[in-house]
Amino acid sequence: MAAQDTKNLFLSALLLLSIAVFSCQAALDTHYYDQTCPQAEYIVAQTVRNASIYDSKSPARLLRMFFHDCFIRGCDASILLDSTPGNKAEKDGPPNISVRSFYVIDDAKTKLEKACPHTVSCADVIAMAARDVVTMTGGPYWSVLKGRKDGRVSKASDTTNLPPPFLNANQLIQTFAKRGLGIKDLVALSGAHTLGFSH
Ligand code: HEM
Ligand SMILES: *[C@@H]1O[C@H](CO)[C@@H](O)[C@H](O)[C@H]1NC(C)=O
Ligand SMILES: CC(=O)N[C@H]1CO[C@H](CO)[C@@H](O)[C@@H]1O
Repeated sequence: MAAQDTKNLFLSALLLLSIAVFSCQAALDTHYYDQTCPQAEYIVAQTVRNASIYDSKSPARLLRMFFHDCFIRGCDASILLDSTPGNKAEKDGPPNISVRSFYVIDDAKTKLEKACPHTVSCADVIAMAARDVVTMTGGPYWSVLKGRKDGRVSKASDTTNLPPPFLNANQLIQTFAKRGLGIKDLVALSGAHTLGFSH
């Protein structure tokens, strides 16, 4: 398969991951913040780019964060929520190893709150950051659909729904099918492992 086809396949699968399957809101829109926070994309891109200079592991971690967020309760930033005395959050579930660099999202959100308070959702920040690291590391660019709402529920026990590393091909296909993702999506999204580290 030509490199361009592979890129396009990855691109369309990542789009699917972020919209068709998980979104339960009405209309996501690439222009969602055009009036309310026109500098949103720029602020996120600058923060992600700057972080990668100081922390070369951050791009891979941010891309993986998007997957782990989206696979559990949709792309709702529930992966960012901290545990509380009564609740162990997704962050502290067993598969969280190497999902770090949360500070990059926090930094971007802090800057966004100064520029346009209470406007840009953390879920959209993660989606933009994932796109930015793919583009920044030589992958394709795509316009991120925005307008996701942030979730309030985050349970460590839900992370058992992430595919563990020992699944065989049929089991992986089933795991993805449960989220409306096909074999092409599975293969293309697995291309995310072009980046990063495995223990
Ligand atoms: C198909 C099912 C998948 C399985 C079983 C899987 C499993 C894993 C495992 C075991 C690691 C290594 C973790 C470690 O040792 O720290 C890893 C890393 C990673 N995964 Fe996946 N993954 C899957 C799908 C995805 C998807 C869909 C994406 C994003 C679109 C993704 C992005 C990443 C990235 C970027 C890393 C490197 C993280 C880093 O360097 O910090 N993975 N994955
Ligand atoms: C760039 O990243 C470094 C390391 O995280 C941080 O100390 C610095 O404040 C960042 N600069 C900007 C302009 O965001
Ligand atoms: C970085 C992080 O949140 N690590 C946590 C992952 O989950 C384990 C429990 O499964 C915690 O002990 C870690 O602190």
